[in-house]
Amino acid sequence: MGNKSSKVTTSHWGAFNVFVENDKIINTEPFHADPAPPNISELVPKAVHHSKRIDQPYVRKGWLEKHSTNTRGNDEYVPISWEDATDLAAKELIRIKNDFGNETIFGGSYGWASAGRFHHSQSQLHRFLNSIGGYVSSYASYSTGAAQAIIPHVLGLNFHKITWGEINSWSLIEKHTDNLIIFGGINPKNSQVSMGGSTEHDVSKHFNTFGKMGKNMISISPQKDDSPKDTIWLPIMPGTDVALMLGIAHVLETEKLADQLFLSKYCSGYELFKRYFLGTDGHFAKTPEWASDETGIDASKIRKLARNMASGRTLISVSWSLQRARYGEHPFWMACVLAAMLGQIGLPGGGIGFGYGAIGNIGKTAKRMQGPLFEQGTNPISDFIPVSRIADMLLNPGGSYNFNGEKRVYPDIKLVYWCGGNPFHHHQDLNRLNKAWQYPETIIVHEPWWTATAKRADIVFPATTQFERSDIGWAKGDPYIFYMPQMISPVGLAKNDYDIFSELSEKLNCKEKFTHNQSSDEWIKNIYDKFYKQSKDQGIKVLNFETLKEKNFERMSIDLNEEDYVPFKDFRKDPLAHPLGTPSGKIEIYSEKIANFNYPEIPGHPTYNKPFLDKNFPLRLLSPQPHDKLHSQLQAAVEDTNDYAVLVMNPKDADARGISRGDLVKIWNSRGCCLATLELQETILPGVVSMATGAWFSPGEDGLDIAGNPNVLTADTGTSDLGQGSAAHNIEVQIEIYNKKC
Ligand SMILES: Nc1nc2c(c(=O)[nH]1)N[C@H]1C(S)=C(S)[C@@H](COP(=O)(O)OP(=O)(O)OC[C@H]3O[C@@H](n4cnc5c(=O)[nH]c(N)nc54)[C@H](O)[C@@H]3O)O[C@H]1N2
Ligand SMILES: Nc1nc2c(c(=O)[nH]1)N[C@H]1C(S)=C(S)[C@@H](COP(=O)(O)OP(=O)(O)OC[C@H]3O[C@@H](n4cnc5c(=O)[nH]c(N)nc54)[C@H](O)[C@@H]3O)O[C@H]1N2
Ligand SMILES: [Mo]
Repeated sequence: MGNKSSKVTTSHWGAFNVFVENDKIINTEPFHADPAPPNISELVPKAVHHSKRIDQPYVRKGWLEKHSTNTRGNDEYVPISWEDATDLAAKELIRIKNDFGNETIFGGSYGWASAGRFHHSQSQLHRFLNSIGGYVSSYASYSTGAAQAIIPHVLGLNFHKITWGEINSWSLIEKHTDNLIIFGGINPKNSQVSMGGSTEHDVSKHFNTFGKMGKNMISISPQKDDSPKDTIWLPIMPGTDVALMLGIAHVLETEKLADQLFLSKYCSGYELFKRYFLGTDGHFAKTPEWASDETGIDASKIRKLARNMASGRTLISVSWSLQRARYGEHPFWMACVLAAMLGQIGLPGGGIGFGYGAIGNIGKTAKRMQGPLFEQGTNPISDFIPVSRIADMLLNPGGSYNFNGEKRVYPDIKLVYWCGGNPFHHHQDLNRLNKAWQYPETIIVHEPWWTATAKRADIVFPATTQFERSDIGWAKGDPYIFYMPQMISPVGLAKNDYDIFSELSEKLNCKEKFTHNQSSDEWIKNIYDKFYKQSKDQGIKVLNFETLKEKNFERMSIDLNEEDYVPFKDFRKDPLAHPLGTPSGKIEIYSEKIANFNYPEIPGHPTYNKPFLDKNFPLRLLSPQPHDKLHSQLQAAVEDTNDYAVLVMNPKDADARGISRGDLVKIWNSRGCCLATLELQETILPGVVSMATGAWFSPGEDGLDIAGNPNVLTADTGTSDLGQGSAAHNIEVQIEIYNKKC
């Protein structure tokens, strides 16, 4: 590598300049065209060269000597050569495959890993496992598990199609929307991040414009800073949004503000549902007064909000966080019902939108295009689990469970392979996962750093970071394409995931199948050439590979303006000619299909399920995404400066407990306890506390997690039998000053 250089790369948090001296990353600087560059890149130089990088392959001592599985997380690691490590892993894969079959290998491997279309860890693992006969996979994401299950029943479309297609763009909102009613915020800190990167971070810019235009923007959230400053904050207790929405529905119906024509022409089941919220089905009426008791919002404000929503063009925006909680299907379903009652679905700037601000690029007006793609091959094993049921699966082999109308059985997993994710950061109830983790015979992990997951593997392969290899960077909805040059040599003895799998595939006699006899550079060029041709066929001009390589990046001409896409326009124009993919072809306010599943928590229509409350743990814990990093990535550098995680609390709750800003506090419930430094803010509702995700789970002997990962407290329940999504938000906890006891 040269002596001093600077090049641009991209990442899940966007593009930035990287400065290298003597084969070391010494500095990063914002990308010139990014109006709001995230600070996350500043962590890169320290993290990449950190002593917590895994310097070479390792094997866990207990596994090597006795094949013991119950000392994971509490064992020594033996350094071994690449040759021996790949030998061990290959032999183990062959043994498990021969003795038990590929249906006992779990390769779901959920996780964000790094940007880059070829060195996408999860795809690499999947292609490799497909080459050896397949694996048990995982379905959906931690981000939107409940949404992915409920939305197709209600709107008849795959949730991703809605997110990336049937959604009003920022420019449509600017031109047409009067009322932007925001549940769970539209958070500029969350929109820093997008799968593959958002290059021009412009959410705040749009809000500045909306604010100047005097749009009515209401953010309904337990935290004020979930939305830009031009929004009006309407604080709500977490988990009670459906009660508020039902209260609004009650006003719309009783004050004759609901669009009955829309409800009868485009929707099915409103009459049945109406009986529920009006109370004519023998239950009580869901009046604003009732909703007020549940949500903490005055009944008069609820009435005002309902009338307000019925006047002018109204867009209901719902953040993904609302469905990442127990019964998370209901707020998404109920938000669709409210939008249907307002009758503006299919009109520009009206209706419903999910995930604005949850990640960047949602709402951007870019021409839809297919990105450069690394083919994973086909998986001969059809078995899967809903992604966040991992601990249930490991704890209950052969056990049955419900999922979206199916009765399924958990496989008996013997080998877990993880590449590019950190379950000991992302999963709920980590102490339970720790127990479940003792069941498989073998666990193999690729990771650049000694994360909590790497520290619980039997064979640990050191992976390069994105700076130690070249790649192509592209993200859905983003107008940029990057050649991501290799910046530095691999750190220590790290190798690229592709090279690790290539070596393993040789030992498993499937090298040709996995590699197609191509080096990573050849793969990258071929993937790009295909993309080049595809784009050309679509009328999109992109640079050829050699020129892109030389120029480092290009802004493609894929912006759309006047022909902006209006979601559900065709359906609105002619619902018979363009029916939705639901059984009725209409928006399903009542779903016969769901009713027939007979799940008590999800009857045939949205209902309010009171959040679980426990008087011993009176505070509600939110665990949102961190503002200063991506999940648990680059955490090695964060730990150098911050000893503890941060917990945000309202001063009233702190006074009641005699604790003050800067105190080291213990947060606990029946599942676990952890530490954090106390931060006091008026911008959080009393009774609610917030602690970002991202710490590297580090339990001491007494079980106290010093690092402060909120997932020692969260519940591993699944959202419901319908979606079985992650239910991370809104958890009961108690807090006191830390006195050295867990
Ligand atoms: N309590 C709570 N928990 C949550 C959430 C919440 O809201 N609350 N949110 C959930 C959500 S939405 C998500 S998406 C998940 C995120 O959870 P994850 O996606 O698992 O989190 P990351 O920290 O991004 O993990 C990626 C890992 O890949 C490693 N990595 C990076 N590049 C490479 C590479 O090239 N090769 C290999 N082998 N490894 C690499 C990183 O070092 C890191 O350890 O967390 C979930 N957990
Ligand atoms: N900087 C940064 N940005 C990120 C990520 C990151 O790691 N770092 N991760 C990305 C990923 S993978 C994802 S999936 C998205 C997640 O995007 P979201 O799911 O939208 O975000 P969260 O941060 O989980 O929660 C946002 C806010 O929702 C509010 N909230 C929680 N529960 C409720 C409720 O019951 N009702 C209401 N009204 N509000 C509630 C909380 O106050 C919380 O701050 O973020 C992405 N963006
Ligand atoms: Mo996510």
